[in-house]
Amino acid sequence: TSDRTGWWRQDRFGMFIHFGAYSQLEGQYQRADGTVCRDAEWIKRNCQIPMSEYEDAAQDFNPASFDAKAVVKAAKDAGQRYIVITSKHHDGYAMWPTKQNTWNLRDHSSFDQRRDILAELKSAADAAGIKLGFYYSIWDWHDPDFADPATFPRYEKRMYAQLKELVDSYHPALLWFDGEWDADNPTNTWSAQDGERLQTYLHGLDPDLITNNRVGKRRVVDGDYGTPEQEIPDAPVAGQLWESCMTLNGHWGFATYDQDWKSPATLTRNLLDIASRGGNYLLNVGPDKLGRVPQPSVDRLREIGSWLRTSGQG
Ligand code: FUL
Repeated sequence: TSDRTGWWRQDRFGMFIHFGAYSQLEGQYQRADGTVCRDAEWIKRNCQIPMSEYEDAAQDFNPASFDAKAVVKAAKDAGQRYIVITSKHHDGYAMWPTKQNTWNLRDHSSFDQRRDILAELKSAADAAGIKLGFYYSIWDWHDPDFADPATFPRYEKRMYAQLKELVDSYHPALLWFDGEWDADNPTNTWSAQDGERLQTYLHGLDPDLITNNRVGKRRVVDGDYGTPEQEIPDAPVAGQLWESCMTLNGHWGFATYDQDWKSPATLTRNLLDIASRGGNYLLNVGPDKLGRVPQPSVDRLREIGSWLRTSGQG
């Protein structure tokens, strides 16, 4: 445990945001034969959407109602003290104007080209005293150089360049990596050494950057903390920091059909349970295609916050 994790260990409770080109589909894909396939941020792969069709959908993506101040307010009302937003999920679509390709919200969308939602979120978060971090998927379904070990170094070079863009432009407090696993992904050659090299590189850019263990191979020595997903570990590894990430309904990305919201009591109990075991809680919202946080999410966040305040823990 180094000093750089001090704020994170104290903050305890954060907001995860899954928002990307997949949000445009809002959980539903209708095939040419009329049948419907449902999924959220995995919809491209799990519904086998041809890349050209997925690109067409992204071309229509116009999250004009994204309101960084409202997002930060929702986090603040809940008692959340940091925010982690997907800068790039497995579909490879960058949510900032990256210079490494045109598969991004500035160059491949119907969104106002003057806007930059990561910059908007950064200034709203700074104004509210909230830390901002970025989720970044190492796994990339769009970049043709990812899947072939012979060309992977070219992909890796662009990935390093993208991460430098993120660090230099937005000064994130934390990077939340993902997509390093091998199951489902036989072409993945990401190794523990690749993870170590990446961490060294990142700490050269900013020694204070916190990273999760998915930067490497999820070993205790990888990154700064463990990342149990949709669960509260019975027996956390002694000496390892950890953060349970969880959804408010059943999906990370927006899905119209998923109205299976957890109760405020369950959510608050999870927070207490996690905090009492020394963990952090990263609770997710998935904005819709216009960029609006679903009202049932906002309501639940507010209820958690009001419970914290009346019990004197806020
Ligand atoms: C997983 C991803 O595959 C999900 O889409 C989501 O981002 C979750 C937090 O991590 O591994």
